[in-house]
Amino acid sequence: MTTTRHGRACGFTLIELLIVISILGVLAAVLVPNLIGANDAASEAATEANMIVLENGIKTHERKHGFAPPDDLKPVAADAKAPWKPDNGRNTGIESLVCFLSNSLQDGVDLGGMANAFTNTDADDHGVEMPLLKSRERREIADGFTTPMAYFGKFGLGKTQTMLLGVDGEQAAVKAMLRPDGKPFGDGKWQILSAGKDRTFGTADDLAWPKN
Ligand SMILES: [Ca+2]
Ligand SMILES: [Ca+2]
Ligand SMILES: [Ca+2]
Repeated sequence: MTTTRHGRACGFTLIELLIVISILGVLAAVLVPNLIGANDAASEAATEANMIVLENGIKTHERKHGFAPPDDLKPVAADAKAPWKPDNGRNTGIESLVCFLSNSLQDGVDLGGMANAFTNTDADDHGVEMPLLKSRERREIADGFTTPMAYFGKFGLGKTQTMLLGVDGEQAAVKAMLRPDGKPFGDGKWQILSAGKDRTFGTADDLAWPKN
């Protein structure tokens, strides 16, 4: 009896300690991937939320102007001149979407609620201030994984765009994502595309909007 009490007073034996350590190891092996998975799901949900805000913006623009924003930063009427600079050829689609939604105080769509998703990986500017953004920066909108999303307008759904994936990241040639029938998602309208959790365009985890 005395020996037992004495043994307990010393705390854990080596065997008990090893058992505890191995249980913690098993718990970590089970929980850590689950936590990472939950993070990815939250980032995908954030991506879709941004896409829905942009879709509503595109629809508002269509109602007010009769067309969805183009993806080339060029004015729509043949004789109209854009008040902003031509682009550097990178991130142009999504920049064009942000520009057309933000260039009018009266008819624009305020994207201020997405401020935490603004990026400018190619560090360019319009040369004039975008009234609704109060900035000259030629911004992109990032997905939930912080990669700028791509936007393809009606006439650009078959074209390749060049994207700069991060501030000092690699450059990628990006095409609209295709449905099983070989037509692009958003066929005849427009498409917003996220590179997904692997931050690489053209892989299976990419997310396209609309979903049909
Ligand atoms: Ca650009
Ligand atoms: Ca930019
Ligand atoms: Ca991907």
